[in-house]
Amino acid sequence: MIVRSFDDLTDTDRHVKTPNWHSKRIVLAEEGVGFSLHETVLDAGSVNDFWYANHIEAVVCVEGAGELTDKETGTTYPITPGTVYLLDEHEHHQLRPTTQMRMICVFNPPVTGREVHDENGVYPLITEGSQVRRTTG
Ligand code: 9YT
Repeated sequence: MIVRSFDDLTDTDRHVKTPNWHSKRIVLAEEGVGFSLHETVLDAGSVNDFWYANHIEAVVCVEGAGELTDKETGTTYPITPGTVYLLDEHEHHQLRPTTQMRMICVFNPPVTGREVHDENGVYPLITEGSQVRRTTG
């Protein structure tokens, strides 16, 4: 059993910071359980284009509010606490927080913690012990 707190990850190598959002990865590939689990806090007023070409992601909004646009269909959804979105088709999407948002995110396959968003907003597929394999957009 592993017991840990998001608070314990502040400013560690599991705390990834970008201009628009920061994220604490509490479960990663190295835990060997088949998924990763993150807490992402996004700034009010930010515009975030994401595309996880190599991963399925489920996101639970636990604080704040914003809008999510499915860029494949053009549909926009309000996101408030208790709303979940599941990117089951690797959709390009844009998340626009109107207030600061706190999200709990699950990735399959798990993120290793070494990924950075590339120029397409994509995480490369990295598995423990592997070379980076890029997917072009
Ligand atoms: C909201 C969202 O898509 N978060 C994804 C996780 C975050 N970008 C991270 O941990 O890198």
